Amino acid sequence: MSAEIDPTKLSKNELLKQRIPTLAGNIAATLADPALDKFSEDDEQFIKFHGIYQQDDRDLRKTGKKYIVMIRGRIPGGVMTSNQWKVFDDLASTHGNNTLRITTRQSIQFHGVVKSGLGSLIKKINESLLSTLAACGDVNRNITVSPTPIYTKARAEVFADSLRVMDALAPTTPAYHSIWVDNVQLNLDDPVNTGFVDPLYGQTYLPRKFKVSFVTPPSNDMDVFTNDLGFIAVTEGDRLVGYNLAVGGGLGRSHGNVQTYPRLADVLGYFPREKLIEVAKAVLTIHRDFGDRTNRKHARLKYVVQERGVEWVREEINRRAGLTIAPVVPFKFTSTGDTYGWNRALDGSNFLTLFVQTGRIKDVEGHQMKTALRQVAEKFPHFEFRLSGNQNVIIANIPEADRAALTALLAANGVKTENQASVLHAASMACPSMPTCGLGLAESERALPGLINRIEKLAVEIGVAGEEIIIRSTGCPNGCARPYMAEIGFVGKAPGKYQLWLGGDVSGTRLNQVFKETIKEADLEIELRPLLTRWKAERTTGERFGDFATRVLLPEAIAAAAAVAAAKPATPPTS
Ligand code: SRM
Ligand code: SF4
Repeated sequence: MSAEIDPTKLSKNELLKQRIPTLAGNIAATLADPALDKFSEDDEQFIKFHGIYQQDDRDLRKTGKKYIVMIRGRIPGGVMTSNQWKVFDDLASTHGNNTLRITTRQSIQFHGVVKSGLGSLIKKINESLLSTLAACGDVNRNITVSPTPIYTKARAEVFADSLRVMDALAPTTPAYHSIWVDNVQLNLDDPVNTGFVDPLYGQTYLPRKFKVSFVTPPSNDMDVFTNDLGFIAVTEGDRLVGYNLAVGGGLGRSHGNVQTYPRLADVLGYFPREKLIEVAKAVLTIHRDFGDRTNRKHARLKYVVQERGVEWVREEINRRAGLTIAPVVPFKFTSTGDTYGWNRALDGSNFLTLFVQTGRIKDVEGHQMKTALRQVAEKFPHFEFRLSGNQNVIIANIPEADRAALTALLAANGVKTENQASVLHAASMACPSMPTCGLGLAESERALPGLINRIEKLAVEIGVAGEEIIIRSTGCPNGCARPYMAEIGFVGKAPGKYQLWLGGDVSGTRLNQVFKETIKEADLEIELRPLLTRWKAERTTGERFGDFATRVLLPEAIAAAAAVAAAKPATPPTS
């Protein structure tokens, strides 16, 4: 059973997928033509499935458009060997803008790559045994799972399950290999293309992106409720027995369009581990069959869940997966952040979590993060690099004997292992926005560190210095750095202007709300001083800013807005 669709109403992307179900587009032909500096409009959509976005450097727009591409890796569980790190580091230097961008979904993005370097970059990623296929596009994306090395057996099992689901939900198009490994343009009239049907996705894939995450309570380090599909591990003793199933999360919205909104996933109940793949496929195919293929702003699974209702979704999953979802097994989350510094894994090895400001690995005067990590990968081939969903990096598999040498190497490059950042910086995230993201309305990655420095000064003035507040910013309402889960969220509206969202919680279980439609960056202190001052004066013992905002500031703001609306004279009826 699937939703009836009027074919005349299908979105343009649906028609493209119908026409070229292998997703080959004319990508290989364009790559082979040195006269072309960019992909066609249609191919812009196809390259996404291959992990690539066509962009232009927005800093250079006034002097002429320079086309570049962003490439996102498919890095299962965010785990890389030292050798893979070296490959990525080399490629960032030789083909990109000499930075590596750790993403909020445990991947790495290259920015600033020009078309002529794209083919060799992706070939080298594949030679390193990683990929870019399905890092973007209307398919299941990089599945996120706790990046910390295994410190319980259950977590090892959860990690293994995440890889199984990633495999089970991977698209099977032959075009990826053909373009990026063999450099061959598929003949689009050939039945290899026209007759291609992916066993899971069919010919038209999903109506929109699909995101999956695994977490093990009490840590919600992957913000599980913001995913289309979330698996919350249920353990007995130190073994994994099954999962609480969360369905229908997503954050994307558009300014001024109330039909779009952030939504947290509903927890439907428990199912045993043996049914994992069936459940994952059931949820994905519900999106495939019922997602809105006429309007991409309304196409995520969250709208299916919201509009058809949780009971309908539960029944559909039960039927498709051949099970009966049991009542929720109680669980509790206590944090979403990473634990910085040194820790120990189950096998006795050490791991070290390093703070990466806004996820950007680069060299700056006095803080040579990129060089440091490169040297680590060269000197310690047995180490692992693990990317966190909070845009940080974990160096893992560190024998006790290597600890001192590693610490010295990092210190020589200005990278600390203890007290790496102030509490506010350490708990912050920002999306890239300018100059690469075509959708950015305001600065984000380049602005947030400065905004936090100013908030820190304010915190000293008010007497709340050293208190953690989760602060996230994005350059537009799409929500890439999950600002709607933050205690303070800055959501870009226009250059130098942000919507102010308040009220997320420390465990990632509550959406925040708009507190003020627009604030000017220049007025940051004027806007935040009264709020932080009231928090200091009126908070209950230990109450966090997000909880205070939810208890006091937001209800007051909502009541004030309602009073203003009620005081307005009613619009006279038009005759
Ligand atoms: Fe995102 C689009 C960057 C995580 C919601 N996202 C984009 C694009 C590709 C812009 C575009 O379509 O042209 C951005 C590329 C900017 C650049 O220059 O690099 C972009 N998104 C990112 C990353 C790099 C942000 C980061 O700070 O790390 C993250 C890459 C994750 C990855 O490795 O796969 C990233 N994006 C997210 C998240 C957070 C998450 O998944 O945990 C969200 C909110 C959750 C969700 O999906 O609802 C998110 N990105 C979006 C949306 C809104 C989707 C929607 O349902 O409306 C868009 C716009 C779109 O798809 O049309 C978008
Ligand atoms: Fe771009 Fe908006 Fe995502 Fe930021 S939130 S990366 S501006 S799409």
